[in-house]
Amino acid sequence: MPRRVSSLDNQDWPVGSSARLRLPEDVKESLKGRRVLVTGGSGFIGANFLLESVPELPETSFRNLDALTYAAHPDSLIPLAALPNYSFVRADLRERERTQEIVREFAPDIIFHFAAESHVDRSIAAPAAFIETNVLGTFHLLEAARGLAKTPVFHHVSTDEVYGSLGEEGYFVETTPYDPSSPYSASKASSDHLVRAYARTYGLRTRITNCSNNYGPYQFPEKLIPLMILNARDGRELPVYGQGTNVRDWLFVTDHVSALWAALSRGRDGETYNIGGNAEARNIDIVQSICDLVAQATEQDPAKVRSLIRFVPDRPGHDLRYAIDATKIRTECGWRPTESLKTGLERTVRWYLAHDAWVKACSHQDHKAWLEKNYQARIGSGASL
Ligand code: NAD
Ligand code: TDX
Repeated sequence: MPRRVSSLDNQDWPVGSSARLRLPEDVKESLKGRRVLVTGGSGFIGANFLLESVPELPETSFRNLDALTYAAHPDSLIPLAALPNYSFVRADLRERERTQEIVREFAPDIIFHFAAESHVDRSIAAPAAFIETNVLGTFHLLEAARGLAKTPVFHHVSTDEVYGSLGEEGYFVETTPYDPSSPYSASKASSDHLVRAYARTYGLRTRITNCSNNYGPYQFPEKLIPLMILNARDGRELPVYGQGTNVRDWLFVTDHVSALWAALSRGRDGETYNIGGNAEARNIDIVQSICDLVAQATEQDPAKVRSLIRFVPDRPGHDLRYAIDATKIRTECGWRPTESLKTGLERTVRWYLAHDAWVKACSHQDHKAWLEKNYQARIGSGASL
């Protein structure tokens, strides 16, 4: 893997606009003939990663390992089915031997590890799966990776939530102490520690990236932004936790994809890189913007759509604010985000309104049961799809 430290004045990332991933030529060259294992590629970020990367790198082989949990949406990847450099294997990382077998057979040069249980509210309601997949599953994958004759670069896709909550000032940097608040973030923190330990103890070549909140196409509609878009479209209540004053630092998902390639190809072994959009917003402001965008697109009265907002009992242990200082990935890897929160939200609203078949396929029994369980107590009615 080529390594070059670029300065702020020497930004080479991304190439072109955010509409499509375009990797620098030297990176494409270095990836020719390589084999890339992607775990969790049928989920939100993994699917965006594959949809952007597989066509961009026709001489690189990608294999998607995914258990296809409730959060997966295999149809998202239909455009890749005919491409010779893409393959899929259904497997559960909780199964150690099966994981080992697949890794040994594919013998990847690079592993992008996205697979995880990812929804904070579900982790509060039922934490066991989070420990099993995020901690044990990561352990199984690490063991499989270090068992290979030629050890791969292990890129662990993690979250800013491992750092806990910020007050009104300051930013998360790579050296911020870990202080997770939810079973989800604690399980991700544990997995980060394991990856770091494998780098130090076994010399595994690793990257850890801790990214802020993503949004964009293909996000399962249990997360804030797609849930609000669809409820606003359908005239259902919009449940905002607490007073809606919690702040998240939003990043359009394809900017995360380009950041992952930047950290992999320009970053250094054993290092951690924070990724963020420098786009902080309070939840209530996001929800109001969504109301206005949906109202405009569906020719509804904006005031009527906004009147659907309900302040509901807060999430336990709800982190007040996340905000990323992305200086390290910017200066070392030459990456910066390209989508603003305004244009990214517009694109996202348009995408959800135009992809009803995709949305309907998410409305399975597991999802309906979750909406019922999470929102019944909060607003007295299931905010169902
Ligand atoms: P997601 O829930 O949409 O998708 C997760 C995928 O992992 C699904 O396809 C699921 O089937 C698969 N999976 C779950 N358990 C598995 C198992 N035991 N074995 C194999 N596959 C399994 O998640 P996402 O939002 O795409 O997040 C991807 C990664 O990025 C996660 O590791 C998450 O912690 C991290 N992350 C997410 C965000 C965000 O805002 N969504 C931000 C920062 C980091
Ligand atoms: O109905 C809701 N009402 C509400 O006010 C939901 C679902 C969420 N919220 C709030 C809680 C958060 O402050 O909106 C904010 C965003 O919530 P989520 O979409 O659940 O995301 P978050 O908890 O911030 O975690 C997300 O970003 C970091 C991803 O789910 C994680 O996987 C990622 O690591």
